[in-house]
Amino acid sequence: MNDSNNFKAGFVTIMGKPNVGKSTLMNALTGEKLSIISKRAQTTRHRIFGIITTDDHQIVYSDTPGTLDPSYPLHERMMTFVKRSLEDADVILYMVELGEKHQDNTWVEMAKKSGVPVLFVINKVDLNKGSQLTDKITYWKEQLPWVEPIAVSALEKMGLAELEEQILSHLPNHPPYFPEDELTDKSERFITSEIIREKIFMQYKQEIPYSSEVVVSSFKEDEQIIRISAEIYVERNSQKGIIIGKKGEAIKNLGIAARKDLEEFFGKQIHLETMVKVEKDWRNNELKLKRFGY
Ligand code: GDP
Ligand code: K
Ligand code: MG
Repeated sequence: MNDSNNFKAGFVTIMGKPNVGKSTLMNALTGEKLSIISKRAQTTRHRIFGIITTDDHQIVYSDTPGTLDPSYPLHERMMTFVKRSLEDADVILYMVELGEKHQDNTWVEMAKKSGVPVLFVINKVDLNKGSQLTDKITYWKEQLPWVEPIAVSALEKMGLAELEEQILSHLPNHPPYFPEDELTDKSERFITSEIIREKIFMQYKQEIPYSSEVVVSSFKEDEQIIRISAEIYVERNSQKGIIIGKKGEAIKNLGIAARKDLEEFFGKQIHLETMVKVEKDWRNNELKLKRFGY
C-alpha cells in the first residue's frame, strides 16, 4: 500500500476563457475522455473531476466552464462552479491559447488573489513555429509577468511532462482523496448525457446546442449490453423539429454518433433510445436549472 508520508495528493483547477483547450488538456493529462470537447464556446457546463492515481501521487483535476460575463442564469450557475473550484484548489492552471489576446483580467485577478499557486499554461503551441511562436510567447510573458509560462499542446500532447512535474512540486503530502481506480466524480449517467451533448454540439448549428440539455432517464447494464434511454430537452417546438430533422434523419445520425462513442467509453454494446422534449426557456428558469443539476 501507499506510504502516506510520501504520498502527494491535491486538487488542480483548470481555468481560462472558453475554447482555450481546458477539456482537451484534462483528457490528455488523465488519458481518459471524461470531458466533452467542441470548437464552440460553452461546451463544458459543470465542474468535472478527472482523477489520476499512481504509486506516489493522486492528482484530482477539475475541468471548468470557460470564464465569461454571465448573460443568463445558466451562465451564472456555470461561473459559480468556477469560483467554487478556485476555492478548493491546491494549484490553479490558468490557461490561455497562443493566438488570442489578453482580455480576461477579472478572472486572472481572482486567481491571483486566491493565494493558491498559479501555473500559467499557454496552449496550442502546435499552431505556430519559429519566430512567430517565440513572439507570441513573449507577448504572453509581458501580459502576465508574475508567472513563468509553460507552453503546451494539449492536442499533440506536447509539454505535458513538464507541466505535470510543476504541478507535483506544488502538491502537499496528503493521503489519496479517492479510491485508486476512480476516474471521475461523475456518474455513468452524467458521462452518457455529456457524450450525447457533445454530438449535439457537433451536429447542430446556432442556438440549438446552447438550448439543449440531455437527461438520461434509464441506464441498465447487462453482461453484454447497456440499454440507455435519454431525453433531449430544447427550449422551443421549432427546435424540437430541427433536432429530429426531416423524416427523423438528424436524430438518427445523432444516435449513431453517440452510440459509437458510448461503446468506446464503456467497452460494451450500447442500445440507445432518445426522446425529444420541450422545456420552455429552461436556461432562464431557476427551478428548471435546479432540476437539470445546475
Ligand atoms: P475548452 O472550451 O477550453 O474546454 O476547449 P476544448 O477542449 O473544448 O477545445 C476547444 C477547441 O480547441 C477544440 O476544437 C479542440 O480540438 C481545440 N484544441 C484544444 N487544444 C488544442 C491544441 O493544443 N492545439 C490545437 N491546434 N487545438 C486545440
Ligand atoms: K469548447
Ligand atoms: Mg471545456
